[in-house]
Amino acid sequence: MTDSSDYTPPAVWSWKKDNGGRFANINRPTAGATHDKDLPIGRHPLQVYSLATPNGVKVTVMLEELLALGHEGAEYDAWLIPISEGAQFSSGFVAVNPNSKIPALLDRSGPKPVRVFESGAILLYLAQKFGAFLPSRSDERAECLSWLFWQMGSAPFLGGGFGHFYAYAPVKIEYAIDRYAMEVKRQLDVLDRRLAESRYLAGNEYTIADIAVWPWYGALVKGSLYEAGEFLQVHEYRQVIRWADEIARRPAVQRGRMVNRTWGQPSSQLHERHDGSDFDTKTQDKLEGS
Ligand SMILES: N[C@@H](CCC(=O)N[C@@H](CS)C(=O)NCC(=O)O)C(=O)O
Repeated sequence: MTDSSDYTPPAVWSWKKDNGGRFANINRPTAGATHDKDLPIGRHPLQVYSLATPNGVKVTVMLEELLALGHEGAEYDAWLIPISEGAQFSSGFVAVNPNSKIPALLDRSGPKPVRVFESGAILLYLAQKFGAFLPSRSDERAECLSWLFWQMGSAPFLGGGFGHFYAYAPVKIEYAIDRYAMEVKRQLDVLDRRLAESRYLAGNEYTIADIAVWPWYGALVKGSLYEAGEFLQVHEYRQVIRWADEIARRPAVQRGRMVNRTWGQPSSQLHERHDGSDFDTKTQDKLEGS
């Protein structure tokens, strides 16, 4: 690896397979399947293929929220996609998400299965399908969608920018860390100012905007992303902390974040979810103890 200061880009970029980055084993410059493998299909109308990263958690929290509201049609099977082993490059997964990233959803409730990829698109699809967590008044809906799309546009600077260079890159590059730390602090300030004027992002109602933003920025202000709490002085963003704490107390959020989780306390890990009772009987502490 060349030090950032003495690297001159060659005329033509070439792929260095082992660049020392944390995810070098799965990153590649081409799309498409690397191997033939079908995805499993369970008995419920909705099939989720995911992992409990911030992007994955958005979908399982949404589904648990819908079930908590009594929408039985939101019953789902959540299958684990271990991305560090390259499971997102199977032919079955690529058919559901040509972009090879979790989360992906297959809705089998109609005559023809519908695939949905990109977590923001999945949240919007589910909100429209069930008529929930999306305001019906057009001005409130506009505010909700603005914050939803804000998240989709902003989080790559947090994860792919700040998180990558602060925590995962094989070298610490001051310029890159500075650039993204400044942007992430600006984003936190945007949220803090918005949450000083309203309880939730879209107004008084909890919506898909909160469901999308919370797993990233809620985790960041609680110091649980990239161990960067002190570096970014996250305690300054008091309204974001107030909002994050309130959302964390929701039972559906507590369930949703456990689904497809393969790290942390064994009691917080439900590798696959096929039934509401799995939260009581199939977490890793129960499976390991049996
Ligand atoms: N914009 C996408 C991002 C999804 C994404 O980046 N997923 C990551 C995990 S959080 C992934 O599957 N990475 C695997 C890979 O890049 O090969 C979304 O919101 O759904």
